[in-house]
Amino acid sequence: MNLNTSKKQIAVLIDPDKTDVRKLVKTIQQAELAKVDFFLVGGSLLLKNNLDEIIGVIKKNTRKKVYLFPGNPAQIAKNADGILLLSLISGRNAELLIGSHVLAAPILKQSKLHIISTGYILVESGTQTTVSYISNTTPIPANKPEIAACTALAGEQLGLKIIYLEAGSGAQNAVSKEMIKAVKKQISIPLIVGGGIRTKAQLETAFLAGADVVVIGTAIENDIKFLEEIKTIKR
Ligand code: 1GP
Repeated sequence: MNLNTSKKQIAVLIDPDKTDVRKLVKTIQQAELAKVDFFLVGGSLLLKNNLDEIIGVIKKNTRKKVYLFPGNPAQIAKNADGILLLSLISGRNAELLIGSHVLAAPILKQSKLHIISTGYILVESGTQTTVSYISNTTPIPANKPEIAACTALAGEQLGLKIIYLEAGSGAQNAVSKEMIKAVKKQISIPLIVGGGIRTKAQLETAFLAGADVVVIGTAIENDIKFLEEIKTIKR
């Protein structure tokens, strides 16, 4: 991920639990053709204990960067390029604001991972998402863009380097353009938007509203052809 560019970036999220290696190689090849910018790897659970292997396959098949997007502190792999060190600033669960980070800190210090401190903001998106259940936090109401904007601003004032506005993987509703605009207006650090984006139009809307990076996971897992559509995206 390039934090010092105004170019709009697209990231593909690879959830190790939902990925088999043969399918992954194809996804990487298509992602290359679609000019995707980087990969995120992670998920709420890790049933298959295959994090290192999945990252290894990505690194072998592309020169694009791979960042960890950890659902929990167990998801640290030294063969990635970097890590989104997530602080769940929309929630009030101390473990996910600072506790897990204390446990991960010495492991991260010994690694060569590029650490990107990230303000992670969960937004209500229709039905309860896995991330909201697992994190035991209440997402910000979808119709309260001002709460999301103040949360993001507080994150920037605390020194976080990027904000990730998240509807949750497979979300029924993506984050609204009104909320993206409100957040973007308040902050000067890069804004990542993800969760429930499954059409080219939604992706373009997110970019137009102010997202610097859009993350796509489920839409590609469901149909690899979505990467074809992305090729012609305006950004
Ligand atoms: C989830 O924002 C990412 O953390 C991507 O969501 O799987 O819905 O694309 P999707």
